[in-house]
Amino acid sequence: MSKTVSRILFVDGPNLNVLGKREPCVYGNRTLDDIRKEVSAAATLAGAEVAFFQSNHEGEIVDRLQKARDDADGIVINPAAYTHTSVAIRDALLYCGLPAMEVHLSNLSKREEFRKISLVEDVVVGRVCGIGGYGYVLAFMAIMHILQGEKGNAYER
Ligand code: CA2
Repeated sequence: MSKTVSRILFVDGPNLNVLGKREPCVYGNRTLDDIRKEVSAAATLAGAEVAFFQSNHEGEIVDRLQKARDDADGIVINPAAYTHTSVAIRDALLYCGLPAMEVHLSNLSKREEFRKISLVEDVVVGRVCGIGGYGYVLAFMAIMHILQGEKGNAYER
C-alpha cells in the first residue's frame, strides 16, 4: 500500500516578514526564515511536504487559503494583526475546510485586551501561543497527529 505524503501550508500575516528586526523582547530575535528552517527540518523527519506563504495583505491571504483547498491537507496559520479583525480570513479558513492550527509567538492572554480576541479561534482545531518560533513546530506536529487520525483524540475539526 502506498503512503501518502501530507502537505502542510504555513500562512503568516502582516509584519511577520520583518520578524527579528524590531521588538525582540516581545517576538524574539529569530527571523521568519529561521523559523521556516526549523519547520522544514521537522517536516523532513516526519516525511511531510511543507509550503510557506506570507503576506501583508488580507485579500492575498484569503486567495491563498482558497487555493489550499486544492493543494494542501492541513494549515498552520499566524494571522498576526488580522487575528483580531478579519472576518474574511475566518471565512476563508471555513471555505478551505482543512484542519488548521493557529499559532502566535507571544502569549496573547498576557497582552492588550484587543489581542485577546481571535476571530479564528473557534474555526481552528487548536492554538499554540507564547513559546516563540518553536510554536510553529509544535503546531505542525499537532496537524500531523490529526491527519494521521490517531484514535481517541479529543478534538473537533
Ligand atoms: O504573537 C504573535 O504571533 C502575533 O500574531 C504577532 C503580530 C501581532 O499583531 C499579534 O497580535 C500577535 C505581530 C507580527 C509581527 O510584528 C512585528 C512588530 C515589530 C517588529 C517585528 C514584527
